[in-house]
Amino acid sequence: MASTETRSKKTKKSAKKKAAKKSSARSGLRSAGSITAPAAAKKKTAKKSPASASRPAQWLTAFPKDFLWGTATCATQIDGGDLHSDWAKFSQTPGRIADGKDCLVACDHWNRFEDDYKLMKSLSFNAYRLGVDWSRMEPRPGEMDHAALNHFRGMLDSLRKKSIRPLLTLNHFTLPQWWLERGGWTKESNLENFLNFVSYIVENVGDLVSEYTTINEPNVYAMFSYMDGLWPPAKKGLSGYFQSMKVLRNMAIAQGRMYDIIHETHALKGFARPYVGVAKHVRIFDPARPDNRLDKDRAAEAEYRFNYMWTDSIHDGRLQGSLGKNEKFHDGPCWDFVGLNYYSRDRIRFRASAIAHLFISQEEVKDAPTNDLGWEIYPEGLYRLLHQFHDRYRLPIRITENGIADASDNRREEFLMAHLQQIARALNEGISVEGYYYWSFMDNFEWAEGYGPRFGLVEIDYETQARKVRKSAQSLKKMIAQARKSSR
Ligand code: GCO
Repeated sequence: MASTETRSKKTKKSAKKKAAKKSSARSGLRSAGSITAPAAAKKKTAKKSPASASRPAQWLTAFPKDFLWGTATCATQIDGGDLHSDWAKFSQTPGRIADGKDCLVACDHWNRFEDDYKLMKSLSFNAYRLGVDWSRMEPRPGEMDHAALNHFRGMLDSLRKKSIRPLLTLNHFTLPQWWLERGGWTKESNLENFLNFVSYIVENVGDLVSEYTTINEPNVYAMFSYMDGLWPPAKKGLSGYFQSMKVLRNMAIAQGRMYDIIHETHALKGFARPYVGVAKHVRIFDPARPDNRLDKDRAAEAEYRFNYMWTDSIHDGRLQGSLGKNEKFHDGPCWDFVGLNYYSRDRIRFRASAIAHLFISQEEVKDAPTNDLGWEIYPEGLYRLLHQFHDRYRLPIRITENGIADASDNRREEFLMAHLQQIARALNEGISVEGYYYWSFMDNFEWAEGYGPRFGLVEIDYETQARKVRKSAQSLKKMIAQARKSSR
């Protein structure tokens, strides 16, 4: 698995600096580099990209009429008001979050969803990936909060009335604190609790939702929570590494069970036929020194372990790589579509001292454009990954996340064009891409990074909770309109 070297952030205060250094390990996986793009990179950002070189109308014809134009969010990152999650506790622990702020209010979306969905509609989206937090639905073991469920049904109903198709995530990192204290994902015997929650949700909202991304980014969770000590329960070291493999193994087993629960429940209740996928964080891993044998070898290892080990397992219904000895846990594939969360590329270098990370480390980005967090902007990576996942699994694909932290909003439009253009390229080559969900609809709580990074199409003023549509959102709206007008 990729290493997580910290990078030095140019923050002013030393306390801030310390927290930032810790949380930056998150982007260590995503790419090392300073928070400000290096001069060379800045120059590159300003240069004409392939995206701006060709006319939108031309390449936008590649998108089919029924293409899903959406955005993505996550309950913990925007909702506020959930007091029983592991993140509620963790984010209130001093030193854990870069800006010292917790996730208890976030964007107050739980109370403002109607206005937020109106805004979403006004921007022309016809799809939305959202989450539901288990901790909110079952704050204490066996005690379901029916009022919260009804409220959530109201949210889905509001989307339905606006013809925005929901894609529901059942686990997006966050857990009930009580389940984490029982060992969370590390114990196979705990899965029963999680699967009860899944049944409960599917039975109670399956009339309003038929598309699911079961688990968000299993590898990212396993790494930050069990290898790097950055997210709850903040484990690390070699014992953390072994626990992280158990987490991944149990998540794969849970995937098999969830797949069946969702399909069976929908059939039994007479709900629409469901469509089940995962939201898998995928990255490009290139050798830092293209001709170095060790770098090439470690890049290939990182690619297999991070991009494919888990998805190969759920595709075959057998536990692969470090997850098991090919034991069968499901009859055939337990997903109907592939969901890809794509952000960046890592340049991999062999490092003898990186023992707990299998000698894998990342090179700092010096020669490429980056986002506000120092992650390399590499649109072509999306095209490469679409090909790789198509060739490997032959399933329809959705881009369940892709976005940029760009507080100035100077690079977002170009970022969108460049990535959409890579999707168009893949579509023209016959790859089935069904939808694109930009991360994120609005600015939000970026886990250990706090509220600093600004990924939103809609800007949030956290003091007043005022929403402001960014210029790039209007540009995307125009692209969507053009695509719809010109599509086949
Ligand atoms: C993830 C998530 C989101 C992040 C987004 C930007 O990738 O970790 O699904 O929760 O906020 O990716 O980092």
